[in-house]
Amino acid sequence: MTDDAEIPEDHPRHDSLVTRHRIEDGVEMGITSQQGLIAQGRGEAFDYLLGERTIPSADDAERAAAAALLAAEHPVLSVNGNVAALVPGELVTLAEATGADLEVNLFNRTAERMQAIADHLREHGAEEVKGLAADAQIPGLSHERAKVDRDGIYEADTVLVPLEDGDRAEALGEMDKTEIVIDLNPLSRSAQVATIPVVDNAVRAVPGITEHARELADADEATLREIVDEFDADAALAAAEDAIRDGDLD
Ligand code: PTJ
Repeated sequence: MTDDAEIPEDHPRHDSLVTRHRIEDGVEMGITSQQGLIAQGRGEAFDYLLGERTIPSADDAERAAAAALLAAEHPVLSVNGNVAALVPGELVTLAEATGADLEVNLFNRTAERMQAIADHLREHGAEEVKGLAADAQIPGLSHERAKVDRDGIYEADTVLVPLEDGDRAEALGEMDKTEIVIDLNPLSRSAQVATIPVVDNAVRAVPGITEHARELADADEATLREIVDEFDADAALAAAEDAIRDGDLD
């Protein structure tokens, strides 16, 4: 297993290398799928073009995501093998800050990986982890990918889905849920179908949403709903695409 501390702080690609090692460790621990490595590589390319920073439109999206989670009756944070390796503690903190449930939901679902991720989240402070009951199905999807908990994602009104595959993101959207998607590719189908697309690295986006949730903790419901309603998903996607296409890499 790689120790983050082995990478010198002054290395120009420090954050990117730490992230890469976490994903590698995730595969070793049986948390992240092999495909997760490929997904990470795709993400890195977009992040590089974004300047490895949270662009202003992504920060707005993170604020809207925080408001949506706080205003929700039943928010759920969906956890896959990549974010479980990258930001397990940060997901637990976000769940606490917004009153959301955590549910493991995998594209490449195996019983072993479901259990390993649930255990990993508990080691990082989660009290309850959903997803293992799998007593409901997302309509319109093939069997394994559709499995969810009835009292979790199935009944949720707001779901945060990081690095989702497009089909499932679309199917969740069709269930009329408010869907927050974290994806570095503004052209991915998941980002395109999201109510709130957050075009940022999950490593920055998850703590970013928590920070906004803390700032908005005392806001009333009308204020929270206004923040969500004022958020313009198409404009946010266009701003991210512009930043990627025209980015100044200095
Ligand atoms: O753990 P599982 O079985 O649920 O599988 C998860 C992966 C991510 C492997 C699966 O959902 C998958 O294959 O995803 P895709 O289709 O490769 O899409 C991944 C998307 O996430 C791409 O658009 C990447 O640009 C983006 N991405 C990768 N790493 C990050 C990211 N977005 C935000 N933060 C990242 N760290």
